Amino acid sequence: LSGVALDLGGTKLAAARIAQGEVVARAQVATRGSASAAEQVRDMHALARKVGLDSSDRVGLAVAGRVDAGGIWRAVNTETLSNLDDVDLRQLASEVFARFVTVLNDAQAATLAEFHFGSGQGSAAMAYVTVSTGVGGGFVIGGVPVRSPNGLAGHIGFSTSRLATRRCGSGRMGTVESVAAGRAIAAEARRMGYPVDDARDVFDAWRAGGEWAGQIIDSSAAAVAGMCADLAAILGIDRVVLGGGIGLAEGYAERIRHHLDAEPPLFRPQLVGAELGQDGVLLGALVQPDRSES
Ligand code: ADP
Ligand code: BMX
Repeated sequence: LSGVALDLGGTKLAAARIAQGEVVARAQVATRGSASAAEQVRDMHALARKVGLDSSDRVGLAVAGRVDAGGIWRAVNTETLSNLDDVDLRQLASEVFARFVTVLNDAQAATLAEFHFGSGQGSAAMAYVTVSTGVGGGFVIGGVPVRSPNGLAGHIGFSTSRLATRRCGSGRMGTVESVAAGRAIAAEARRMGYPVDDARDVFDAWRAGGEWAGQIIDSSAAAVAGMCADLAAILGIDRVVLGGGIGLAEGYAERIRHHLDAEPPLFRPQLVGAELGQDGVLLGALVQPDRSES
């Protein structure tokens, strides 16, 4: 597994040079949420050059948003990436990088990487769940990654939670993302009158003993636990690999486990941390099968 990988999330854009499955150079900038697709790809290209992009490198992009079978890229939550204009990402990126570029959803990429090299190895029915700017995911059932022609399969953050009362940027009411995601955690803190920049500040307040912060984080974890139980019911998922800036934050998985314990055993998948951490998306961007899919 070698080449240059890009990970465009709702908060950060990361690039890595990967050699034989190891990250050997990396660079990161903040995501420009209101940039057009063409501007996003230009930002990715500029960052790729910072990790020494060479004309012989394979390049893989993993992006938030859905990428359909034809390579068209659209936001599902249009508050996170607000200006994507239904472009053919595969074609656009291949032009800008002057080579064939593979493209897929960020959570799908991490799903593949965790299944092949990380915490998903050997699982008969695994889900990857990222709790980050949004809530996303992917599945591998019987060794086969689950995909849909419209690129929406795996977008579990847009399933509903009994804890949620608001609409998220997908237009749906009461989604898991609207209560559990980083953006939702920060928004709830602001509504309660705490001037936070992002979810990280809420975690800091929780660790410093802020009960209000603990409540917000607990609602997030409870919504994710309910979603894990739903995945057990819908797809027979027996292992959930948890990633993302929030998913990997200290103490968060414990809160999910606490809520999962209230579910009947049949609906309690094993919950494990993503072994590849934040590198899963980058590694997965290069795992993607190949151009035969295009
Ligand atoms: P992206 O969504 O761009 O892929 P991340 O996976 O880092 O990026 O998720 C970003 C979200 O995670 C933000 O809401 C940020 O506040 C939060 N976050 C990042 N690191 C931490 C941390 N150590 N503790 C708590 N929250 C974190
Ligand atoms: C949202 C959705 C997914 C994405 C997931 C995690 C958009 C823009 N994003 O559910 O496509 O995989 O967030 O993304 O529609 P991240 O930004 O939190 O890493």
